[in-house]
Amino acid sequence: MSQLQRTFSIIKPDAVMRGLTETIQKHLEGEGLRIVAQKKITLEASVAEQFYAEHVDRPFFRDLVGYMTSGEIVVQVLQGDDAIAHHRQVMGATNPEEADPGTLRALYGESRERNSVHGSDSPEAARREIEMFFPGEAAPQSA
Ligand code: IDP
Ligand code: MG
Repeated sequence: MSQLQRTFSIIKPDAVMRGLTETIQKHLEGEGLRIVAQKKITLEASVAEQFYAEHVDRPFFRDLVGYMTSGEIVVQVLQGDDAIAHHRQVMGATNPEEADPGTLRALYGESRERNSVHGSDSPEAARREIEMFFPGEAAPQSA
């Protein structure tokens, strides 16, 4: 049985900079992932560090924070059936070269780092990430 869920999505600086925001939003909506909240923002380094805290010890952490603060991003809440796993499928693998054809990262990603989109990877992550940017919006609402 499928479950109505919300998940958190970012259109990353490389994609916003190339004018891909609407194209990616249409792709998501076409997949049944409804955009129920969105805003365009620029991340402070401290917020990017908190958002990616699980990666603090990885060699790419500094570069990742630099990249994510390098330009505007669009943060959004998506709602749909099994939205968390479905959105990860629609995004494709982290490395665009390994992403399935037709996925957002295969279509638009430039590199393993500059891979155009973010999506929560678990219900716990979805809740934490939505609450960071859209307090009170984590619970799905029908109709
Ligand atoms: P995910 O976004 O597919 O969940 P994670 O492993 O959680 O992938 O990594 C978070 C983000 O960090 C990636 O989306 C990508 O932008 C960046 N990243 C991951 N691995 C590497 C790497 O090996 N080199 C550079 N950047 C990386
Ligand atoms: Mg991840």
